[in-house]
Amino acid sequence: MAASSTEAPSAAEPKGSNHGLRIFLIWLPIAVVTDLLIWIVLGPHLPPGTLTEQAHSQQWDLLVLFVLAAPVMLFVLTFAAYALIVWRHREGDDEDGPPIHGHTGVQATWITGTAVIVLFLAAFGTYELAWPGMAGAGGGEGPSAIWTPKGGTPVQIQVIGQQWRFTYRYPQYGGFETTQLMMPVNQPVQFNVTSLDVIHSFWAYQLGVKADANPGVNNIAFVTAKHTGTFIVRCNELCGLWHGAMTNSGEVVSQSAFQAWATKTETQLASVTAVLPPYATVYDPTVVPQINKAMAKAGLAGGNGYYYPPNDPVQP
Ligand SMILES: [Cu+2]
Repeated sequence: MAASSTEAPSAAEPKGSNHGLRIFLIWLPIAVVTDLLIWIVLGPHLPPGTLTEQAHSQQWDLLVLFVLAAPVMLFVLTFAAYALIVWRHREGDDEDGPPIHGHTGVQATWITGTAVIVLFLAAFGTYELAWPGMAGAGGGEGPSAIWTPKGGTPVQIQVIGQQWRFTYRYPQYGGFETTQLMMPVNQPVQFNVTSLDVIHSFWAYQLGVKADANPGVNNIAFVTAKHTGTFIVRCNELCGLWHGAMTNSGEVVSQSAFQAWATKTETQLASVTAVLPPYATVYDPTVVPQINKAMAKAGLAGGNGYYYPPNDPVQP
């Protein structure tokens, strides 16, 4: 339907002042329905799950970001669709549309909207990071943690990365070292993450923990498991040829099962623990070959470049 340029705007082309309201009224129900769907349907399935308080907190953070971002994206799409339909070029219509430059309403709305979102996210992010009990939300806090968890003395687990595996030492149980990662439920755990060679990263996905493992550095991360279950551990820092194979799994078990496992393993590995370097928050990487030699001498290791119990199938 060709409209001459001298005619009043047709029904499809309301006056300029109505466009904003129309776009808003089209956008609003779509945004509300989408946010409800995200909240109810997607929310419980967002990563990294709810195995720990930290993971649950991260899931909540992601949900908030989704709920905030979806309406913004939908507004852009709604605006684009509206523009394509309503402001498309029509035959005989050679006039340009009204300029948006200098439009006080649009500018004020834009600046206010974006400022509110960005400032809210800055405050929200800081609060979530520092929230008492969240203890830095599962990330490594460096050698002297700013936020420590409530709820009793943490179980200490040292995570040692080296090409290309993770091992775990339990200083409260004689400092034994194992490739098994076991932790108790409903009790704070303090991971002391370090490395013996290059940079690695301890990424225990379902725990919501991702902490750098650097040589000579003790990187502390706290976590409290909410229920029992298994989780995956991967190296998250490119660390050489077998980086992709640097993975194992861990388990959250009941406090009594953990206690039983830890005391049993302490006894089982006593002879190995005796030749390990004394437990420390960091180790001198150059000491590894010496320990290997000592272990080989004691008939404990196969001189395979690792000072852990041999026969681990992970090693290529
Ligand atoms: Cu690695």
